Amino acid sequence: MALRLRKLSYALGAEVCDIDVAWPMGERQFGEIYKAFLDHGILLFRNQDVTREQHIEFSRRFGELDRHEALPRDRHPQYPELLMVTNEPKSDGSPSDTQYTGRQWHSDMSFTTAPSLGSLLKSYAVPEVGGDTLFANMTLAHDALSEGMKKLIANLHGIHLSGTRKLANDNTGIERMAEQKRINPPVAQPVARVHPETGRKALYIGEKVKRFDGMTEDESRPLIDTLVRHATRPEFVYRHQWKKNDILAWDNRCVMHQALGDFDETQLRHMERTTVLGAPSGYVVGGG
Ligand SMILES: O=C(O)CCC(=O)C(=O)O
Repeated sequence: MALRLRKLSYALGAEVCDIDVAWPMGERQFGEIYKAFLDHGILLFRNQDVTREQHIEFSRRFGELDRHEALPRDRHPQYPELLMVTNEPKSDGSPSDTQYTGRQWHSDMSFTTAPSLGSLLKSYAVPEVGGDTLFANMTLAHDALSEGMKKLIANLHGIHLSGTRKLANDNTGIERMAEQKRINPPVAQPVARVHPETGRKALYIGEKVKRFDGMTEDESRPLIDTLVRHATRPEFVYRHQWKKNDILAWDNRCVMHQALGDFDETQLRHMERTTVLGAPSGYVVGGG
């Protein structure tokens, strides 16, 4: 039976309807799903009341999974393939290390030399309202640049840092950020990156980019801000409103995202993510 898709927005995304990702799936059916993933940048699977093993198993169809050595604190203690994004306090009552994960525009693992192909985030608990995630289509954003700007950025490399932005109300992330910095030296990535499968150029920028290689922070900042502002214009963006048991798969090579934190923090928001390893890209930069 042909895949039934429903577009999620003008910019990107499609829902795959009438599917249970835990159900055995032949090569042909998964081939159609993977084609839709490349075509739409994001795929939504609703009502997936699946086990952790089934989430991992389905994710493996997309490629080899990251065991999150770059983010050791954030992994599930029994399942290194699962990255936690939760505000549930730890068993000793202290705040979760991952309650503010993703609160800035980014593409997963861009701060490593094996940036992710894609991620599959499953929602276990969502607040009554809000807790949405924004996604931006970086291929559309690149295509919409002027020829002059495309030329200007064609050979630039952005230096990506790990760690989350310090939030005004975040007193929990300092040690974690220091650890991440120690494990992950800054990595330079092309600003205009060719998607290895579609061959299309996409902007590869975000709020983890500190400066361009060969330029100072002061020189780089205006152009970084211009590119992020351009890429996140409403016409390039989809806003996902989570329901329990959603699995959202996105292509990190042409989509960036941000968790909004627009919810009552006394309510539980619990998500778990698998991360599919991507092709090698970029190079380590001494000194940041
Ligand atoms: O929690 C979210 O909505 C997104 C989390 C995130 O940014 C990530 O997993 O990279």
